[in-house]
Amino acid sequence: MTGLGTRSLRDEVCALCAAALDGAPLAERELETLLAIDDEILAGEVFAAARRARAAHFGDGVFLYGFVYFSTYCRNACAFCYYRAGNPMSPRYRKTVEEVVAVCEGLAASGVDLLDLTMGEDPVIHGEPGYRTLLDLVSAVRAATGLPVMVSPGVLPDAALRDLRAAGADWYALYQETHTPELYARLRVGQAFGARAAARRGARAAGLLVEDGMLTGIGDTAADRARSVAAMRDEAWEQVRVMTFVPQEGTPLAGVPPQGDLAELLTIAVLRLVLPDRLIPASLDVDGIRGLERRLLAGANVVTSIVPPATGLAGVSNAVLDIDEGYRTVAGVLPHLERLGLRPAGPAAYCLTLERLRASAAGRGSAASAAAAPPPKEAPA
Ligand code: SAM
Ligand code: MD0
Ligand code: SF4
Repeated sequence: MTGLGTRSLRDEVCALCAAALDGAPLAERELETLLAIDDEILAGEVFAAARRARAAHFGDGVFLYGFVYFSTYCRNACAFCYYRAGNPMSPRYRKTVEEVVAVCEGLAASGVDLLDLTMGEDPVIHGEPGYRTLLDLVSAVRAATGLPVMVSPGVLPDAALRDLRAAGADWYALYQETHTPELYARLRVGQAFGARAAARRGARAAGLLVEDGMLTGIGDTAADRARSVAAMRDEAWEQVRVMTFVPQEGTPLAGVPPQGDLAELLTIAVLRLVLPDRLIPASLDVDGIRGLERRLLAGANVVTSIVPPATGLAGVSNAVLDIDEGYRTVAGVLPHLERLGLRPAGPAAYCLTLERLRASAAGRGSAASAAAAPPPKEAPA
């Protein structure tokens, strides 16, 4: 590219960031321009704009999520996933309700704002009439900790989503991975694209807050990423994420060369620009603690995948990275927030944020209302 070309791309990028900060809705083609940047310096302009957008809505506060991968059994065969059915390399376990509650109490005491209860599409749990174990798990964790709960169980029928809300779940996380159907078919092999999207809408209708998400470094182009960002903006999901694909042993994509993180960081920043008041994770699951500051500098405002050491619990895309070293803990995260002039916003601010997000979802067809929601949570005495 000529010097003139570089300057004009810089001008265009700066103009797009300024327009986004002014609240102008960027066209998908404009999102693609930002997402295709391949130069760290120019990317820095987008990160700086994203930090301004974050500061305007969240100040210097960051939320912290505890992660409990309580069953690693799965009936699906996602091409990217270590825990896909039939991978003999992947560690399999299913924790009891008592074990999960004990881990959650520890996480709560350590200072997390939310507990994310995640599982593979465990055939035993999905085969149970009425999803009794899952519902019991949610109520038990809520009762023991008083903290908001996210559930990441895979695709569920609408009735089960309503039961989850009634059991006290706040959030349903279900990532499309890509909003390009052809790429989706290669990633979530044998799983209907429309059914996955419909489950998120069912969750919103049931009064749950919803997280959608995408992968990068998995055969996606900037146009695919722009389509995903636009799709998540159109639905205005309450939390949106992107993670770089980490190749996994024993899976069809094991040999894909690992990618750098620039596409993920740019996507975090662009998500922040188009959905400035939403929650956007910096996951410790992609590059461990060393990747945290870069993700926060790109505009993320939630640290996810905080996992207690020495409990035998796994991460999703990095089964063990930094876990037993204790770096993926609240204490491990705090020095990094401090270095960036950020701080843990804390549970009271988190509850206010959830109230604001519920009000916004209610305007978009959610059943969430004071009457439909369970009584406010109280920490146990
Ligand atoms: N089984 C449920 C499901 O798939 O919806 C819950 C688990 S879900 C939270 C696991 C998510 O982690 C996937 O949706 C994907 O976005 C991400 N993930 C899985 N394997 C990954 C990998 N190898 N690299 C990066 N992200 C990965
Ligand atoms: C994370 N490993 O936050 C977790 C997971 C599931 N809701 C979240 C992908 O990175
Ligand atoms: Fe199963 Fe979820 Fe992994 Fe897919 S991403 S194989 S559904 S655990």
